[in-house]
Order: sequence, then structure tokens, then C-alpha cells
Amino acid sequence: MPNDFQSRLSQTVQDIEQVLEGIIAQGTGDRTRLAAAMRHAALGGGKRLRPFLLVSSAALFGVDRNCALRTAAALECIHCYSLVHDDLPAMDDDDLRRGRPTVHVAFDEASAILTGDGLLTLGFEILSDHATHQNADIRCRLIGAMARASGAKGMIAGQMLDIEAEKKSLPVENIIRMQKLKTGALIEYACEAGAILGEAGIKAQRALRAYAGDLGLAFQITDDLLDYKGADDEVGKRTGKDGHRGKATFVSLLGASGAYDEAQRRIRSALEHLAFFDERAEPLRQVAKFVLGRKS
Ligand code: GRG
Repeated sequence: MPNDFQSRLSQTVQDIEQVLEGIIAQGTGDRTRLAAAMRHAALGGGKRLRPFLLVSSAALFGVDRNCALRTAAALECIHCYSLVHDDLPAMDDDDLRRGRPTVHVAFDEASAILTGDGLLTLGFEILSDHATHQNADIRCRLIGAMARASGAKGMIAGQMLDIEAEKKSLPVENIIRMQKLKTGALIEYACEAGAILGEAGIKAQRALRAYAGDLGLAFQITDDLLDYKGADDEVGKRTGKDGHRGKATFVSLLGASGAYDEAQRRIRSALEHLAFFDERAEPLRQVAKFVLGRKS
């Protein structure tokens, strides 16, 4: 593995692309319209931040990289499904994602719903596969944790709170609660899955959970900041939407500089939680700094 952060990240981007290509071809029969839409949604774009967090967490415990990459591909399928459904007219009604037309624009609305459904179920199929981990107990733990993170007590609950919050003014504690579910749950899963694969001890699990909790919030704050001051072509999606919709965000509550200060505070705290680990946690330290300075 290369040593510096950018090379490590690009290596993971390439590896995940390859694993996803194979899995989508295998899982769909390849030449169908559904396969084309799933490829559009999941391949050739995105920062692959969650996969990077997962393989970097797993590497702390010397987990086989192929197992980590397959688990990371499952997580990315679930993340991509959430983006496809979030972009639908009934949700955020977006026409641009990862610098390309969203799935319902490039295909049609019904295809986008099915594409999301296909990616969601494919994610769980990958986790249940013997090739992901030979130990059935570990596979069950990965599946249970994924269901909790992505389901009605995790990401979906966060999305519902987000929809209900439109045009309301919310105290910062409620925004934190909503964002911990909507965005944080999958980021926390990335680190939790690394610990499950590595059969980590309780102290390591706690340290990783606390790190991921702070990182998830910092990630959401930088997302709000990009929406506030980023440009569509640089960010790869429509910006300025939160203000337009009157959404309560970290920026609307704290102002841009207050929000940035809060993101910095969260990143400092995330780094403190990593003090438990040795130099093998360096990629996790670097990704925390990357989140603070990200431009997309
Ligand atoms: C299941 C409909 C449904 C929604 C779930 C995750 C989510 C809720 C909606 C996604 C919309 C969104 C913009 C959320 C804010 C933060 C976030 C998840 C941004 C996108 O993640 P990145 O920046 O995207 O990691 P890439 O394209 O790099 O993978």
C-alpha cells in the first residue's frame, strides 16, 4: 500500500471500483436497463470516503484487505442507494449528482426507485456472502449492524426528521440528533464494520465509535458549508439549496464561521479518540484532516 494519504485514497477508489464492477455485473446479469442504471449510480464517481474509512479501520486489526473491500463495497451500495432515492422528485428533487445527471433524470423515476432498491438489497447480499467473511457469526454481525445503521432507527429515521424539519427553526441539539442519524450512521458503520471484521476489543470499539461520531458531524458541517458557499461544478451537485428551502442547518444556526469552528472542534476531538491507536491509525488521522478541507 502507498504511504501518503492521496495515494492511499486513490488506491481504495480504484479497488472499490473494481470490486463493485464485478459484483454489479454478477448481481444483475449486466446487459439489462437495471444494470445500466445501477452502474450509473454506483460506478465512476464519488469520493469513496466510507469505503476508505472501513478499510482503514479494518487495517488497524490486520484484517484481510479483500474481506474489507467487499464489506466496503456493500456499504457503498447502501450509500449510493440513499443518494439515488434522496435525489428523487419526492425528496430533494435534484438533477445533478457526482457531476452527472441523477438517475431519475438519466433514466426515469420508476427506474431510479428500482435502482435504489436493487443497490440496497445487493449491499445485504454482499455481506451475507461467504466470500466476504468465512465466519458466519461475523457476517451476521455485519448484517445486523448495517440494518441498524441504514434502517428506521438510523439513516432512514434521520431522513424523516430532515423532511419534517423543513421550514422549521430547530435548536442545535435537534440538528445534531438528526444529522447523527442521517449522515453519521453510515460513517459510524464504516468504522464499526472494521472493528467487527477485526474482532476488536471493547476499548478499541469505543475509541473508533467516538472517532466516527465526531467525524460524521464534521463531515455534515462541511457538507452544509459546501452547500452554502461551494460552486455546482466543483461540488458535483446543486449548491445553495438549503438556504433556498429554508432548511435548518449548522450554517443557518451558527453562521459560516461558527459552523467551521464547530467542524474544527469535532475534528480535534475525533483525533483525540485515535490516541488509543498506534501509527497504524495514520490513515484515519489523515482522513479527518481531509474532511475539514474538502472541496466536494
Ligand atoms: C434513503 C432517501 C434516503 C435518504 C437517506 C444519506 C441521505 C439520507 C441522503 C443523502 C443526501 C445528502 C446530501 C446528505 C448529506 C451528506 C451526504 C450523505 C453527502 C453525500 O455523501 P458524499 O459527499 O458523496 O460522501 P460521494 O458522492 O462523495 O459519495
